[in-house]
Amino acid sequence: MNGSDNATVFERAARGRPVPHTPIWIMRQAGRYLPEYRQLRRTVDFLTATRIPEIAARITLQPMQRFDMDAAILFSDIMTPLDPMGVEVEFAPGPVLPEPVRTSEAARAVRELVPEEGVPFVLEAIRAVRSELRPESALIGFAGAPFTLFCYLIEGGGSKDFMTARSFLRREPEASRALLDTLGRSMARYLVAQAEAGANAVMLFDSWIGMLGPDSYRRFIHPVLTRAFKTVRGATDCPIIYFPNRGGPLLRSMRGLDVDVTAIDWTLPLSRADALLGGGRSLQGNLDPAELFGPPDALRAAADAVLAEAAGLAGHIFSLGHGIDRRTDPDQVARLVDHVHERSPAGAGQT
Ligand code: 1CP
Repeated sequence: MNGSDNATVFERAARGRPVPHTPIWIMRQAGRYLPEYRQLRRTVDFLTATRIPEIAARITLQPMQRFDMDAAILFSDIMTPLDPMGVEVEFAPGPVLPEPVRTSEAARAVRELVPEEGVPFVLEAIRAVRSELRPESALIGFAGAPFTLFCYLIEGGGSKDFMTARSFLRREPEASRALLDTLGRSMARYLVAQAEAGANAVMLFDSWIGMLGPDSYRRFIHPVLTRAFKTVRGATDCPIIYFPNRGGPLLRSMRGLDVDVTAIDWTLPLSRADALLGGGRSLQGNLDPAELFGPPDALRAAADAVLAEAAGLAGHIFSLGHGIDRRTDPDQVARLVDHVHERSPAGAGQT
């Protein structure tokens, strides 16, 4: 669906158009906090689950069957497209690279992704989900942002501070730029391919961008993101969502990025994020995932506080400020979704 009136509530909110209620989805909504996910994972490992379209589609739909979410997010991982780019990735359960990229030569050897050849199973999973999803639910396709993928590629796995990756950026600036550029072009193509396969919106996850200062962001990352979003914008009408996790201090530098929605973590109020970004566009977020561990009344009050912060925005998609914790009680998620739907019609910009 597109900008016309049969667009989903999610797409309309992304574009800052009037909506009957604030749409909601939860970052990492298909995953280990759901008993039905854990049950299915007893029979199939994570990598296989992401590579068999029928299984990926089934997991994607699990939270849609249990809750009244406005959007599904494809069950996959930001590391999934790296294998066809020449980088082997294992999961334990987070990503681990047997051979991290540690030299200029290795950085330049990473190949550009051709989505139809490298990850046909992802595009197949999108088609399968879209054919089963209710027309009023959106499907979000996604990719890892260049810097976040760069962090895992160089570091070889998760890290407290990604010092190996951040030092490589300074020791090998030209090779780093070449790698970031390959990643930017590849992920732009990947998002476009997902939109063409039927995703209604595309999201770029920049989980580790908050580790860069504004100067490094402007020098190394802003040009790469600008080019990537330009490619996506030129090739599809899908709303574009960018999630600069812990990126509060960078938001002012991100004003010029051509995205429809910026997803905000819980460390700053939405109105403050909006002011830093210059206003006029939609935001997504930003309940602290820890609020789901409080008593139901406190959870509802915390959701109300997010909705109140969002009242002056051009558009708002309710979500968590980061992924849901695997110890979360699914009943709390149901309470949150229902509450946001009941409470939200009065918000500004929503008639
Ligand atoms: O054992 C398991 O079940 C594997 C756990 C798991 C799951 C459920 C991983 C490994 N990835 C995923 C799915 C996933 N990952 C989704 C789709 C489902 C959904 O959102 O509902 C998405 C969007 C991601 C994206 C992802 N993977 C990000 C970006 C978002 C974020 O949380 O910051 C990142 C950083 C990853 C890397 C990753 N993959 C898996 C783990 C445990 C991690 C984090 C590793 C780390 O801490 O560095």
